[in-house]
Amino acid sequence: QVRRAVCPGSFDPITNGHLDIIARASRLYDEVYVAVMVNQSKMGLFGIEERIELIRQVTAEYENVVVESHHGLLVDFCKQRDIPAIVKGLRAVSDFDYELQMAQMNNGLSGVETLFVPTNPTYSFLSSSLVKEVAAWGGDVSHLVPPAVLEALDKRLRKD
Ligand code: COD
Repeated sequence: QVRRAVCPGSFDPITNGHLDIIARASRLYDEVYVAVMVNQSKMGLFGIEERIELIRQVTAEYENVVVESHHGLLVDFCKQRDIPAIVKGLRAVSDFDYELQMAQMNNGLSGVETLFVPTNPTYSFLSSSLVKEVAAWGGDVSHLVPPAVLEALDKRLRKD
């Protein structure tokens, strides 16, 4: 039986912290889906298609990683693809409350399990929103995101 898992998120944009979790999940499972979840109430810096394209580029070396978007509940994404496990990175205690709520809700809705991977300490302070804020003010984020993302941020924040 094929062992599948999903790494869900907004990925606006993908950071080295996300990438670390995806890479580690790809070593543990046969197939890893990266699900870009569409949140209508949150206008992103990047469109859904742009986020998918960036994730595809930076995960190209992982042959068992598939990138898709989903509009709706994560548990439905899982059901449609027969995915029994959600893999999430845990940064700090501050993540824990909300992640636990979501894990319990998702398990109650469909029986899907959530597995937490402790963040690489190098990225424990890292989030997409901080990357956007620092980059918007001209700060150097080159050690926090893959080169393709750095380029996309430069273009978006300087030219648009
Ligand atoms: N290090 C390690 N992991 C990280 C880091 C880092 N520096 N940064 C982020 N992560 C991991 C975390 O596991 C995080 O959960 C995930 O990456 C995604 O991060 P973001 O910021 O891109 O995405 P979020 O937190 O906005 O994602 C929330 C979801 C989209 C997963 C959630 O809202 C969801 O499932 N929505 C779909 C609708 C739904 O089913 N709702 C009911 C939920 S109970």
